[in-house]
Amino acid sequence: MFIDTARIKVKAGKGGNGVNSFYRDRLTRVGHPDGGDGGRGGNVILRVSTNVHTLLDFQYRRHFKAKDGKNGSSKKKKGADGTDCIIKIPPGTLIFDDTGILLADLTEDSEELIIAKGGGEGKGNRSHKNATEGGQGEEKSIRFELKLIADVAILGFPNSGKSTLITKISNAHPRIALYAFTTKAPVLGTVKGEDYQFRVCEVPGLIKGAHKGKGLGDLFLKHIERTRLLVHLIDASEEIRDPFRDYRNINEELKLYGKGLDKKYKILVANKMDLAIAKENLKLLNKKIKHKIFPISSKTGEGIDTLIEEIRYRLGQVK
Ligand SMILES: Nc1nc2c(ncn2[C@@H]2O[C@H](COP(=O)(O)OP(=O)(O)OP(=O)(O)O)[C@@H](O)[C@H]2O)c(=O)[nH]1
Ligand SMILES: [Mg+2]
Repeated sequence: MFIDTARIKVKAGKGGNGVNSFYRDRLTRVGHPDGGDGGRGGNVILRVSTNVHTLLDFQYRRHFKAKDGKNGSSKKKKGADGTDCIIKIPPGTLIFDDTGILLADLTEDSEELIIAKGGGEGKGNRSHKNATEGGQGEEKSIRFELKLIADVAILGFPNSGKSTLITKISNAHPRIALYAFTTKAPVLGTVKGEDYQFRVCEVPGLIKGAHKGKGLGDLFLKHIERTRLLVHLIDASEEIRDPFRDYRNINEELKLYGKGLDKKYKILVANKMDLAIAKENLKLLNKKIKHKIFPISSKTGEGIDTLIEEIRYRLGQVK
């Protein structure tokens, strides 16, 4: 299951109390203060991990609490600090507070944010006249929203061959089948060559009316927002629907979604060129669309090297 929003509650640890204590032995009449400080409360920390891909875990666990600091003790002994609570999140997670204000946008592996600060330590009477109590830890409700980070989004009508293409060029292996809506969640993959690398994302479920919730709706279009480039796959073998109309419908959906998706650079690709009908359709497409169209077959691999070359060129990886 692919989950891309979550709400959780976090609570940092309370600081340990300082203590009042007086050192006495047989020879000391007036004991001198030796109460130790408490330990600080543990922080709740968000940490990006590239091993985490969805927010699914937060469906099952919504409360996170760091440990309290221990109280100080006599003989100037300081209490132990509370252990931090570390929450792993996928790269590309936006963090909002409960009023909807964006607190952070964490993208890099191992990037961290202290989301709730532990309470300060209480002071013992060895340093203060009277021992003080430890501070309270911060407590917050936060919301996560995941926007995948990929360089290139692969989109197109259901069944156009997006999964076949991503399987051919990257390390991702989504299910491939001859019916629509086989892929129900975005699929991320890395394309690696000898001296280059980029990330691709299959965006599923886009059809006419997606912005009104048709098909899988525009649920996954937000994952395109951060990509630098779109690869628009047209099923050139389509006989019942007109491939040109498919192409226009997808463009229309991008426009209706807004947020500049329709302004992103698009590489147009006619897929399934190994089929005879595709050749006929490509001629018609070339007449109707001014933009260059890259013919490929995800099945046989024809045209794929040229496509990768073009993607790299548009990403600025080759001059
Ligand atoms: N002949 C031929 N068939 C292809 C080609 N690419 C994909 N197909 C077939 O088209 C069908 C759909 O392929 P998928 O890769 O699952 O298409 P998709 O766009 O990911 O589909 P959804 O996830 O349902 O949106 C499968 O039966 C594939 O085998 C191609 O280049 N040539
Ligand atoms: Mg698919």
